[in-house]
Amino acid sequence: MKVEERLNRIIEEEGAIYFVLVDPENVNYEGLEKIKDYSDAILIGGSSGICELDYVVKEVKKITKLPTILFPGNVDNISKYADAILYMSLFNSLNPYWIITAPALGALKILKYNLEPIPTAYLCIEPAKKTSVGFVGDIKEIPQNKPKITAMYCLSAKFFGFRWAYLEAGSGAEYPINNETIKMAKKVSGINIIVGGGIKKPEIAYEKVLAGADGIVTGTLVEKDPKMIEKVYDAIKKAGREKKW
Ligand code: 1GP
Repeated sequence: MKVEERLNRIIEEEGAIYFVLVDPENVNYEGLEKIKDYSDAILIGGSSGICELDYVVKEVKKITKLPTILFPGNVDNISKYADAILYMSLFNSLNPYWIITAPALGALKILKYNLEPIPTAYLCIEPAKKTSVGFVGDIKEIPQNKPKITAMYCLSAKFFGFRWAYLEAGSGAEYPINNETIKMAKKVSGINIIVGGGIKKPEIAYEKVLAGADGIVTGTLVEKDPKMIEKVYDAIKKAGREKKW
């Protein structure tokens, strides 16, 4: 089964997906042991790309059979050992490089490596500007008190044929994306909505799923407090059973 098909099935049967993000620069391999039973897929990537990506993907694959999905920070963040790749356009960048040049430069390599591309509109929302992705991605930050702007970008993504939008507050963000933004993005676009950045507690993950998130990403948590992974997983699945979408 294709990775995207598998993810869609999880959304259908369990209401929401839990993605654990592994930043190849800061891998907590002991913490990763937990992910075997308490996540649905592993995202691998980061903004700066200084790492032995192939090595990290192979190590993750030794630990788990869950799908490995690249979350590339740039064109050199592509490994043939992964199963799939979030094929992303940073929709609200001011720099065309991140909107289309980087995705185009990576396309032939993705084809050659037979990686499954998952078409994803990547949107950097307040407070992302204060995090690495905001700096690297030259973003035109979307304010959280204007949920309609995020919804508009998600609808545009849908019209372009994207099946996923990733609402990013930035790794280690001071606060996550608010529920109103998630709710309107899902309602207006109907595409799969991934939410990440600054999610540090199970109850926060829970409310984001109830608001309409189809997928939750946590990265910093697995590095700093891997014991929480199980609790976040349970909260996501509980909300997934309860949500009305
Ligand atoms: C970053 O959305 C991810 O790209 C995860 O963020 O590290 O804050 O969990 P955190």
